[in-house]
Amino acid sequence: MDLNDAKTHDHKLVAHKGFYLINGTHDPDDVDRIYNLDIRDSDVFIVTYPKSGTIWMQQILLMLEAKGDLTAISKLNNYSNADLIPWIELNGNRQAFISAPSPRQRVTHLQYQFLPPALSQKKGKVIYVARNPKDVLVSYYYFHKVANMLETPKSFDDFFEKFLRGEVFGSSWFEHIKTWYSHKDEMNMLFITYEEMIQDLQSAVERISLFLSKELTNEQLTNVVKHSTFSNMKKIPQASYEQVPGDLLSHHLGRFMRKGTIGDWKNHFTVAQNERFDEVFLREMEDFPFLFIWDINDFK
Ligand code: PPS
Repeated sequence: MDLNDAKTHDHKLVAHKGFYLINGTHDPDDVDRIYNLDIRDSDVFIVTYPKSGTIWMQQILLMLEAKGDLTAISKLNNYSNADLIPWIELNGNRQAFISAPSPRQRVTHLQYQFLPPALSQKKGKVIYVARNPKDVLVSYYYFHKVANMLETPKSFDDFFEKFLRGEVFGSSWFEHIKTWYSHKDEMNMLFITYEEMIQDLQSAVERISLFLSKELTNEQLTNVVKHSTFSNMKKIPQASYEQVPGDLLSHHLGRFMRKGTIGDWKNHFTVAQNERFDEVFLREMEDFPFLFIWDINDFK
């Protein structure tokens, strides 16, 4: 990669209706037009706060569509998971969505208020993937080093504070999950966590398949699971973003498929940072009816 490319990349955050977008990557006017899109019953939106398992859910949906046959995506070797299930909010992607054939599958990091209200009238389907925010923070910190559209963090401490203030693309993790979750029952929504997927990928894939009314044999489902594990996805260039051009991801600075586990925050947070995070978490998530898994050993 030409390092000058990284320097010329515009990674300024733009506040738009209380939500941070990335200058050059998103166009606020175009993002506003997403609200007026017609939704078909067959549309599927994967909704995530960044670093919560987006590429993983893309992989599972692609594999379900292909009935577990990996060659269906490996023969498309110029296309990454993000080309096959694109971000609706990226510059230029909204227009393509309008005329795309069904089933239209898209991902978004946007907050609830930007998406078409038809979703709240049970049109289309939404899969919300949530991940414990301490691991999200650490994953996002490393991604800021690799992704040239994001500002390289000054230090972990500095990024930690920015994340808690919501001064990152995606804004506040707390707002994101709370607003989407509060509309869960109005939508056809599957709410699933990264941690559940780590704990039992087979059951998670079965739930997703059922939710999307897919009909796969047990053998096909087993193949979906096989091609969606962290170790196998790492070997698939499209599913690990290894072929994403160097002007977007500085591959020599880290891998997109980094650790893929629960509890890596323990290797990064100081005791004081952890206490501060817990304080904010308790205040923000007081009424949230959900328990997060913070450590891989919590399953045992
Ligand atoms: S992004 O940039 O928002 O689209 O990133 P996203 O895909 O949401 O999240 C990337 C993190 O998900 C991990 N990942 C996985 N973990 C376990 N199993 C599988 N199969 C898997 N696929 C992706 C990826 O490694 C990133 O997490 P970290 O903690 O950085 O490893």
